[in-house]
Amino acid sequence: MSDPKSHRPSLESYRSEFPILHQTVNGAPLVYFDNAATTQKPRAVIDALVHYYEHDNANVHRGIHLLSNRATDAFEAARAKVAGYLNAAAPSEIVFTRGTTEAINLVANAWGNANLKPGDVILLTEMEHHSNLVPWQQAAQRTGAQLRFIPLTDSGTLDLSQLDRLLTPEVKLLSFTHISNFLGTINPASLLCARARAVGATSVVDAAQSAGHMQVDVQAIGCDFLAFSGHKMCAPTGIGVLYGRASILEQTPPWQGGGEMILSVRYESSTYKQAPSRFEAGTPNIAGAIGLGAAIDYIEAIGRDALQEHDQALALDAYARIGALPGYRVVGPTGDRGGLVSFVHESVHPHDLTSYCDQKGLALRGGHHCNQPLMRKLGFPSTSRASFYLYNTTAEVDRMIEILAEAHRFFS
Ligand code: C6P
Repeated sequence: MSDPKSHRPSLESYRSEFPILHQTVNGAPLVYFDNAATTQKPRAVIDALVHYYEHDNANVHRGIHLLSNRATDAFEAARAKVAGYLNAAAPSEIVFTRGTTEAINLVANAWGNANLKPGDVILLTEMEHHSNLVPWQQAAQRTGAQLRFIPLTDSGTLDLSQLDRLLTPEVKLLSFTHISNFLGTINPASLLCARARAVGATSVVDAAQSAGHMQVDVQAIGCDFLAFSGHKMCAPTGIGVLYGRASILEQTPPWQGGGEMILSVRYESSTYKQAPSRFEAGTPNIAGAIGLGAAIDYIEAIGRDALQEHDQALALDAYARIGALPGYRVVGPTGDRGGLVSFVHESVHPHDLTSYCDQKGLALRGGHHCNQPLMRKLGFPSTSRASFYLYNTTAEVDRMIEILAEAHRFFS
């Protein structure tokens, strides 16, 4: 099927599989453009959760009974699916976490405490989400390491000309976002990881905004760690992933202690399991992992190239048309971008604008998008943001443009 307006493949037929989309909000049909915050869930994922709770629910790795075996098999099958999805070398390189935030905190604590010392440098970029900034600030405070930042060009891409100056031998870790959730910039992940490797630094990729939208191949990227959240790619909230290269995970001590991560416990001390169990203390989010497995099946059936083409086409269309509206300014690079657009109106506060849109059934996000330092640097109090996913349509972008034009007239 193709979109008659743009002649590109349409994913519109998948829309009917998302029950939540078929409702009115404030008397108007829902237009859900807050997908960078969290995506909606297809029937296949909802069914997988219901099936698990109706048939297989039991704790994993510990019961000697059939339900526990079934739950364990489903949980470990989900891990293998994630490994395939990321092209990891083995399922043991996949650690389940609550999300991107917890995955990065795991690295900052477990790897950071063991490897960082005074004089070391943690290199980040100026476009990091707070989840890839605050844990490193805390790690720096604990270990005496220092933070350094790759600056941006005026167009909102990383200023790569600064890498020679910044990537000195003191840099022990480079952590960066694959796609900025504020600017939409897609960063050159494999280039950055190769540059980090060349100075002996460990690399961490925040794939929160890329994992559900494009091919993310950890071996092609060449990263040491990579984090993402299931809920931004059709899976439930509360489940996420830390990929860790086997050779590094094996040398990384555990972060949280508790049941399931131990080999043997005495009153004074304990020994720990191999990765990934060593990093999964306590009962994991079993249903969430199974839901993530179902989400991966769903996305793979559509195809990530088609998904990326679709989301990017909507974002480029929205970027051009919002930028052409009187009173509005769009933010971030003009060319290649992730499936989102941030924008501001010259005289209307983003919160008022976003609330106006909500009154018309259009769900945007308004705020600082957990990018306070960059917002402050660029002089924005906050922005409105439209972010797209597979079930969004050109007709919905048309509707957003109408609403934004109305808002301009209304507030003027
Ligand atoms: N960004 C947004 O509306 P969690 O909350 O752990 O699932 O993901 C955190 C996170 C980390 N990195 C990036 C690049 C992100 O975009 C996010 C989440 C949401 O943009 C909520 S602020």
